[in-house]
Amino acid sequence: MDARLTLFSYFRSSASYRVRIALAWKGLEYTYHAVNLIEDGGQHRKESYLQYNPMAELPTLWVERVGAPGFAVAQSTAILEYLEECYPHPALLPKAPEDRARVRQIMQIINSSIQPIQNLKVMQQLQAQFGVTREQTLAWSKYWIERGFEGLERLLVQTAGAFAVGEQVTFADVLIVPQVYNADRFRVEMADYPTIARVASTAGALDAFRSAAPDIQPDTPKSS
Ligand SMILES: N[C@@H](CCC(=O)N[C@@H](CS)C(=O)NCC(=O)O)C(=O)O
Repeated sequence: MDARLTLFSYFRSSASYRVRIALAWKGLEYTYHAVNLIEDGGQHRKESYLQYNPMAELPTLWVERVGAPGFAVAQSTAILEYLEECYPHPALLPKAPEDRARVRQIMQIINSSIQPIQNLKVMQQLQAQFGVTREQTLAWSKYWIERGFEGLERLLVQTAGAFAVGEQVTFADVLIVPQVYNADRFRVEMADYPTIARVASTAGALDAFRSAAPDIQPDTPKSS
């Protein structure tokens, strides 16, 4: 599909990181539009951004095609599926329905059952509504990642080959690597989750994953 792609992204956003990996994996060029989650009370909360993503979250993919109206799609997993449909090669979903279901199960474990509980707005609301300290919100995030990783580790012991589901890089790896980045930020002891750590390290070393890493994005602070 011939289109101009713009990604609204923040270097440290794990959901943005997922989409950056998929774009790189598929060799797609795109314009990086930085939206800072911290500055100005959060640029993602400004009216100028809400027109692209009414949930005030990153990422959003903006698609421009000749002869068609611009198209904004948000929710990283919806963006990933959209990219897979428009640019099927190289694939990030396996062929067999059972493997595809397993990949999507892992995607949703991270997207629905782990990441939302440690999102910035949850931390901010815990502080504003209940007066918890920053240290307590960090402990909260660490706790929920650990609970999620316990289940994910059990699953990956059954599904993993070199990568999370067998021998092919899939969306499962695309979500696991950014979640392990978050886990490191919250000081989760990854030795307790050896299969997650192994597949994250294997996938994370691939060029597409490296180029999407938070430490080398256009909006990464020089000191980061
Ligand atoms: N399920 C959403 C999650 C998006 C999300 O939570 N993004 C975070 C950054 S990783 C965000 O924009 N948070 C804004 C906030 O917490 O105020 C997706 O996959 O796109």
